[in-house]
Amino acid sequence: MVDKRNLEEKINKVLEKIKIIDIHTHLFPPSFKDLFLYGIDYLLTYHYLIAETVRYLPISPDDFYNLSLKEQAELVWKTLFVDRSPISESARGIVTILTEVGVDFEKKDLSLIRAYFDKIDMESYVDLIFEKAKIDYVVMTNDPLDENEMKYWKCNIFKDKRFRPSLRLDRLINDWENIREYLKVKDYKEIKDHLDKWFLMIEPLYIALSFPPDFRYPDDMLRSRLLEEIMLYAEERKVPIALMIGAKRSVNPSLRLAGDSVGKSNIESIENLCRSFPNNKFMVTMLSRENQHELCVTARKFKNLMIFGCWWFLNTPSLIEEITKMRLELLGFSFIPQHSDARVLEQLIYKWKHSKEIIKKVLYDKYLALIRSGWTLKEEDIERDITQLFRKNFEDFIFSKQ
Ligand code: RAT
Ligand code: ZN
Repeated sequence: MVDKRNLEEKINKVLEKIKIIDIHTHLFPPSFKDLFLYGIDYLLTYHYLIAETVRYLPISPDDFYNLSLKEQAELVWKTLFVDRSPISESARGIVTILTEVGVDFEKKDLSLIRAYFDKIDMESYVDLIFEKAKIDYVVMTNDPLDENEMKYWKCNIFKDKRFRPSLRLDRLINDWENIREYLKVKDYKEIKDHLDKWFLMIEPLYIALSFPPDFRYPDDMLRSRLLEEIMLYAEERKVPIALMIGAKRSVNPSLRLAGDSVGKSNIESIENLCRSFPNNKFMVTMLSRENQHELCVTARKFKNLMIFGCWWFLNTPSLIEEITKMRLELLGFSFIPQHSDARVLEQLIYKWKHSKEIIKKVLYDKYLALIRSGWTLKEEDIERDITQLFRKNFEDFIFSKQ
């Protein structure tokens, strides 16, 4: 039996051993050569850290990006780790990674850190990082309209169960006029053949789209007509659609990937989708803090809605705590608490370590309150509940024949 004295230890034990399914990342397997990112220079030039670095420096984003990868990394290191304490969430992430992989950074000497990454054994490295982060498999973000990525799919070398595909269709929706020409189709109704081709090649677990805060459904925009086509297709294929809503792209274009921002979106549009398309399954994450409560309430109304993750600017300890608490209070265990959004392999370590630290605390408070209310809790109950959060909800949802 679990009581106040051993509760923390029991939760720790389960969280330590659970094999996580990371349902949204931007990672690729080693066989995707230049797309497979790992090591300190890519870690330091993560766009989250670039945004923070250029704030401190008398350098324009353009001048920053004109530097080589190594020079950019050196500047980030000096600015955030030598001249200041790495206090932000993404900067602390680097510290967590270096500690976990066992690199000595006491001297703050980047060349010594680089020396560690130069020596790694590539054969076993992905397994090592997955083991440290306790990952079973990650879901990639696969863009069929990215020619560089597609060259790897076309040569059909992909057989790596640690990396599962998802079909990301942002470009199709956001850049329709150009894509239409590229695909040589006259009308949006003709995209079905392309969807089929991509689906058969990539075999995605789900189809994903991100939308700006002004996303509305229904409306008379072409974007909605394309979404309807995609929903029909997803229903036929019985795969969920992941909607990632609230990313305001390029508010500062000169910052490139680091120039995107956030805006509050519209919950009625999600209600309309879930109600009007009961045969579709929607995985939804919203980027603004302001949308989190209404999103939770909406999930109570629609079982074809699975909410997931504390996305991007919400992936900070204070917001994970607030959001996870609220989700448990309103939805029990019927949500997916987190995804990593990792772009560089080793980020899996810090993203999950930091998130689990907070989720552990929240679960502890909730279980303790439950025990105090008179409930008898067993270790297997904790294991079952946590498995549901970190694995089962996702697999049940994607494989359900709803
Ligand atoms: O978190 C990020 O790295 C963002 O740049 C985006 O990639 C976002 O997660 C997305 O999937 O659009
Ligand atoms: Zn992402």
